[in-house]
Amino acid sequence: MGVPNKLLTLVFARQPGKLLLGMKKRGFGEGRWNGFGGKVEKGETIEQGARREMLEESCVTVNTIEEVGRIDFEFVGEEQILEVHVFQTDDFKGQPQETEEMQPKWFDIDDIPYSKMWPDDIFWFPYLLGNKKFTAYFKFEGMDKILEQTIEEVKTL
Ligand code: 6OG
Repeated sequence: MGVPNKLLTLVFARQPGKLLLGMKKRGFGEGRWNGFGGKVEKGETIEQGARREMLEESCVTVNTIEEVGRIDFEFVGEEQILEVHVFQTDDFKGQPQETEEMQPKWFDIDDIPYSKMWPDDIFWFPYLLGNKKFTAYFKFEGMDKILEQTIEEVKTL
């Protein structure tokens, strides 16, 4: 038996034709646009963690939230799998604001900045944007190279 997966969240706020991304200012994924999220803490559910991180990183309070995907990331040389739970919401309160961690910006869904995002995103964003639930697996070497991948549409997560 290996180590348990590390649970992480990733939240995307949507408006008609638009998606909220944040430029990560520090830490893992620094310099890349992404959704908002982070580690699930002890004593909270994954969904609670998603709401908390969204508020902490963007100052947006999420009402209804929907889980849309689950992605397992393996990094060569590291034992622990990152298990990322992807959520979306179109039901939130507050203007996104810059925080210590993230600089938020609304993007047109036809103008997603894939070249400045994690390289896996271009493969699963069509599911997110197309309102299809999915599970995926990516094996990375370093931060830029994908060695293996699978993606599958699912009915329930
Ligand atoms: P902190 O370490 O800042 O949380 N994350 C990824 N997101 C994408 N799109 N691709 C990846 O490919 C990712 N690996 C991790 C999960 C890290 C945040 O980054 C996401 C969290 O929202 C490898 O607490």
